[in-house]
Formats: sequence, C-alpha cells, structure tokens
Amino acid sequence: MRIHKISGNGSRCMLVLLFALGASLPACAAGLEVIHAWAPATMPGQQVGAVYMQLRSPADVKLLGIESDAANPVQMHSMSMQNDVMRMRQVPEVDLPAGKIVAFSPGGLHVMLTNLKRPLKAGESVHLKLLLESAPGRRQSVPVSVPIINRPVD
Ligand SMILES: [Cu+2]
Repeated sequence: MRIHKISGNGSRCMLVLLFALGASLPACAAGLEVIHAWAPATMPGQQVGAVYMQLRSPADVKLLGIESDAANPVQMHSMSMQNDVMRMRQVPEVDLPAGKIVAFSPGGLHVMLTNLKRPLKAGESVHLKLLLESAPGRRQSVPVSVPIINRPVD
C-alpha cells in the first residue's frame, strides 16, 4: 500500500518587515501578516490589558474571535465618542478584506484582554490565537506572539 504525502494547502509564511516597534512575528498559517503587534505592560492588580496590531490577509477572511492563555475572555472592542465620553463596545467579528490592512490601535478597534491572569510584563510576550474563517465552516486558528512593551498608550 502506498502512502501519499499530502502537502499543505498552500499556506506559506510571508516575510513581514519589522519596523520601529518591530518585534512582531510573522504568523505563518493562512498567510496572515501580523504587523507591529504590541501589548502595553500592565500594573500589578490591573484587570485588563490591550493588544494592538495590524492584520493583512491575502484572502477575504473573518476574524471570529481571539483566545489567550493570559486572559479570559479576550474581546475585540471598538471605541467611539458619545457625549464627550469615549465608549468601548464589543465587536463580535471583524472582516479582513483581501490585501487590506486592518488596524487594532489605541483609540480605535483594539483587542481587550479581560480578567488578566497575571500582569503583562515588559520584555515578555503574550500569546494569542486568532480564529479565522475563510468560508462557512472553514476555520483556522493562527498563533501570534505579541511582545509586551513598556510604553504608554497614546
Ligand atoms: Cu476595550
């Protein structure tokens, strides 16, 4: 009996240029580019943290959710001004149109780590799993390692 070697379904690593904040790691699965990922360090006792990054997918996919071993749940939030007050609202899913950069950034769409299990310490990393859907029922989880940086959120 012959055993056929099945090759992967075309996913390959993309080279990600590392800019100023640099330490972002390319996420190989699904060809998703993760650019400038960072998480601000938190104070002891702080319950929530945030992750900022830019995502670019080579194909249309939906980001259905995010998981982490450092916090539960991890939510995606949008921010908007309402009566001079910044409000955060949970976003159930985020579209990643092919080739377009979708930014999670301070003051905008962001990743919120709630019920932090331990403080986010500068120099360490926080690990995320991005749950992507390319078509109904076709899901893939993409691991991302996010450097924790001692930098105020502007
Ligand atoms: Cu938030």
